[in-house]
Amino acid sequence: PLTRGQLVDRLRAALKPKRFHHVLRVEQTAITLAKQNGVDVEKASIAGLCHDYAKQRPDQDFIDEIHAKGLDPDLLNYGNAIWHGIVGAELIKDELGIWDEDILNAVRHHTTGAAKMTKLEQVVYMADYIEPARDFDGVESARRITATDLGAGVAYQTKHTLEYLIENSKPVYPKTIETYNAWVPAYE
Ligand code: DGI
Ligand code: FE
Ligand code: FE
Ligand code: FE
Repeated sequence: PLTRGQLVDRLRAALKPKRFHHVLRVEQTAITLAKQNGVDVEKASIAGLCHDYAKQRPDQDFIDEIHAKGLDPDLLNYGNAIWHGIVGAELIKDELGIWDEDILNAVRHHTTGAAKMTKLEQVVYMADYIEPARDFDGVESARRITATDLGAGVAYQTKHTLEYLIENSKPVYPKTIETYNAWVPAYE
């Protein structure tokens, strides 16, 4: 397996500097949340580093991978925002040799969430949302809520992301709705 240093080198090569520095911040935030929530810190580190590995790949790489792995053809109706996690996990397996399904699921679900998420998946989903350079209306609330209750943070992000998608007439991936139904009414 790759060492952390080798993984960092692979991320530096795969990403533009701004995105590379984002993944380093997500790693550190994920480590903090992992310690607070009894989650495996090494898995949080690897998943945090890898979560956006495929973010800057051309669309054709994802389309090829959807066909090669027989992934849900409905994915073809979406774009990079949905592909880089769900399909990106397959590229991470192929190219970085990371086979740990806990880590791969955290990458798969980091954008849309999922109805059922392990604590590791919740940690990566939230770390991506609240890493220190994130700056949007409500990020301070998101940080405070997540520090108190990881699941409440998941609910907060899910609700606000769905509001944003609807407000901007973006297509909503069905899993995003499943995440909303599983997490948001339960916390209100
Ligand atoms: O990759 P990052 O920018 O660090 O963050 P991300 O992977 O969490 O989110 C990428 C974008 O995807 C973000 O603007 C929100 C958007 N998104 C989340 N759920 C959906 C979605 N976009 C569409 N079209 N549909 C969704 O269901
Ligand atoms: Fe992402
Ligand atoms: Fe995110
Ligand atoms: Fe990210």
